[in-house]
Amino acid sequence: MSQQITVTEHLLLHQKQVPMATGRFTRLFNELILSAKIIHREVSKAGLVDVLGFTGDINVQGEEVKKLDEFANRVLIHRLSRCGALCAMASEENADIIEIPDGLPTGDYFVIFDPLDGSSNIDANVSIGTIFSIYRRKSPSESRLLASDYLQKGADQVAAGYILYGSSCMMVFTTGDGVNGFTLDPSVGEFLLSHPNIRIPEQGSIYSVNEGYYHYWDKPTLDVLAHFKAASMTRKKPYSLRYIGSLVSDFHRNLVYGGIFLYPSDNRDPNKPGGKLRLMCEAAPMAFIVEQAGGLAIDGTRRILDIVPEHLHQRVPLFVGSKLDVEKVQEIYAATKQA
Ligand code: FDP
Repeated sequence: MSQQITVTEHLLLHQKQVPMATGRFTRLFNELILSAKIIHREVSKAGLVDVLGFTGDINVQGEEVKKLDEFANRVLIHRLSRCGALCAMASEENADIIEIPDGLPTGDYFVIFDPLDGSSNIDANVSIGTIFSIYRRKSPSESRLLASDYLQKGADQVAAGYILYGSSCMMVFTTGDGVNGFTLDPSVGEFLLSHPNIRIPEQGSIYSVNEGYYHYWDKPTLDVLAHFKAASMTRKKPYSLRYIGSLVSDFHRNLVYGGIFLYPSDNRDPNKPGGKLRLMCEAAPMAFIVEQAGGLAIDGTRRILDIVPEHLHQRVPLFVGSKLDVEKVQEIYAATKQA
């Protein structure tokens, strides 16, 4: 029965096929799982205890920090520091690399995470998520960590995934061998395989975008939107618009039903020409997952997984989802460039 397989069992089965596997990767995942359970417990208490609202701080992105954001960040940093598999880590909430404290064992993996994505929705009880992305350092273990060890293109990810704190708590991830979803069974306290080998439909019927920014978009982007809103000869009715404004939730729904999530660049803020979403802790992990599920992710013209980050918190436009829908976006941008 596939439902009885835990994440650890699943990883161990796969590690058997990787001769160099040392078990450290599994330890890293075990700490991610434990962090997810702790964060889930706290998220589900929101409203009952004083975890809602702001801390009063502003994070590296210039956004107000929510209490649950800060809690999730602390849990992940504390747990992952102790897994013995990491050379360093980074968080959407911290400006710089987070080093492993002296005295704790280290390893060759680097993890970057967004502790609680979609957190502007927390107070309204909307589903939110944790996103993670794992790389292996390139320089030798004993040497000083270089920027090139963590500023790697998404295609070099060893694993990526998210935890969705929704109507149930789910962990969806890939290690480069397809995508699997595990649902937390509260009665046994384990994530059990519930969605083996997830495949995104080749074409969807949903588009997800914040259309409130309509007047800030350029002509090619308006053309892209016009495409999804139009009925055509091949598709008799327009796509449906579904936008939660919580990336993990919007992405997950489109992964299951088919569709496209769009966060184009806009001219709202000259300091943010690349849109809002972060390449390393949002776009690249979602791109790895979607490609492993048969979909695509681009920034309009380039494949997200081919972009080498220049810094940890780089932003990038994102079009991610069903293959034919993303290809259509690429085609429209390419046509406008040529014109
Ligand atoms: P949030 O600010 O609530 O954390 O990148 C963060 C994110 O949410 C994504 O989860 C979400 O897709 C996007 O921002 C929503 O942005 P808009 O409010 O600009 O639509």
